[in-house]
Amino acid sequence: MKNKKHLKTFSTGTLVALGLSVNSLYSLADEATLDSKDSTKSTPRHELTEGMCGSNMRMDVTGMVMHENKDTLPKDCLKISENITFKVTAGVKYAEQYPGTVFGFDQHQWQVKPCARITIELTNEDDIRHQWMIHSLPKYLYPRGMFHIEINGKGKKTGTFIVPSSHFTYLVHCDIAQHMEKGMKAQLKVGKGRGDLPSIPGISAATFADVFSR
Ligand SMILES: [Cu+2]
Repeated sequence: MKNKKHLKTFSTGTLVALGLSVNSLYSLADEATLDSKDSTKSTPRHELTEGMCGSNMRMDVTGMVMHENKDTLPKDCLKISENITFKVTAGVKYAEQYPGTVFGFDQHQWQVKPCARITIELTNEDDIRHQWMIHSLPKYLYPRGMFHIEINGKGKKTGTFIVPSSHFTYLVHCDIAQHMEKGMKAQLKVGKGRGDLPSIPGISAATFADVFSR
């Protein structure tokens, strides 16, 4: 009888301990999953809400704004030098003037001061998906060095980011398959820039030009 009671107590204790262990395992796995998804590690769990996906992303059925930064200065900037807004339009009609292209932006170059806060008001005039995507931003502020706006068909979305102090020419493009190769390639020059990128419609020659024989 004594032994049986002891055995029963032991069993209950073991079950509780096992339960706790399993719970903590799930909890650890949960944290690990969140950490791996959230490369910035700057979004506390309680701030993860529908539509953000843990990576500073505003998303709905019409598109998304990813890695927006309105307030955090790059390390090398003491203050915002200027607040500048660009209205950008994307659509196939902007390709008409550039032979060999299919897609385009209404402008393919923008100029700002170092440490500028830039707001892009992107309008998509087509019934297909387009993006305004910029690369090579500081990775400690922008995961994968990228900020981007995407619109699924006709519509408008707005996003803001801040550039560092370096004089640099940033690649801007639409990352949908073949859209950059067929005209949706542009550049953002900060300060004096660093030359022109190749194959920017209306600005620079293609690295490998197509030949259209008659
Ligand atoms: Cu596109």
